[in-house]
Amino acid sequence: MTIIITAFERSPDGGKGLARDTRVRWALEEVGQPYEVRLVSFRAMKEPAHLALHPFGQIPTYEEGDLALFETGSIVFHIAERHAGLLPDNADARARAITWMFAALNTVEPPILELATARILEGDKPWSKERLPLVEDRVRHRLKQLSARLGSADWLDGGFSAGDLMMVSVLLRLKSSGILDGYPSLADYVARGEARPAYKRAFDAQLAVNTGKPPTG
Ligand code: GTB
Repeated sequence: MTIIITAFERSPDGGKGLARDTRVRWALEEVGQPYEVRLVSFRAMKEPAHLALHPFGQIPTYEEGDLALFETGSIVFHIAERHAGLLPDNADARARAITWMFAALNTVEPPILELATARILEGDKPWSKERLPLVEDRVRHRLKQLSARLGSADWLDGGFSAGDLMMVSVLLRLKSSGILDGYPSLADYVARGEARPAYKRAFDAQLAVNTGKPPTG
């Protein structure tokens, strides 16, 4: 059955891989599933045809036959459940990998998104200068905890899993801020994720959409 995902017709980041279709593409590349992409404009996202797939009018979505999913956590989990390569076979290790997926989305991503909001959408507010350091501190606090847990390991719990895919995807949003530089083991962790051939294919594919140049790999 053909898998179809949606992505921005033009991503606001110009193709730096920060829009969330990248993590879905990455998961599909890791498990070797081909997929098609339907590009949607900001206007089309709010129209009934797309709202039937995504109640909040966002990308990405995932269609496979009669199944339609939204939310990257659910989509990546679905891909990892259905195909080998992203979740360990051992039941306990599998549960821990899933836990890291939730940790990435529920515990690490919120302060990172708050920082993006504070910088991009609230940067011109009179209170922004006072608030920004507080938001940055909350991000640093999480990074310190995550870094302590990762230690000198390559991945969060044994081999690479959907938990790492999600955590690296979430941390990538910080790359341009310089904050990750204060946590060298996390910067290396993110670099390990980016070095995976599946990530590179996903990144190149979304970049090609945004630059009009075909992927090189
Ligand atoms: N919780 C949902 C999920 O994980 O799937 C969130 C989905 C989401 O935020 N989608 C965004 C969207 O459709 C695109 S990815 N926004 C349009 C809208 O809400 O109208 C978020 C995103 C967008 C742009 C950048 N960027 O340019 O750097 C980074 C991340």
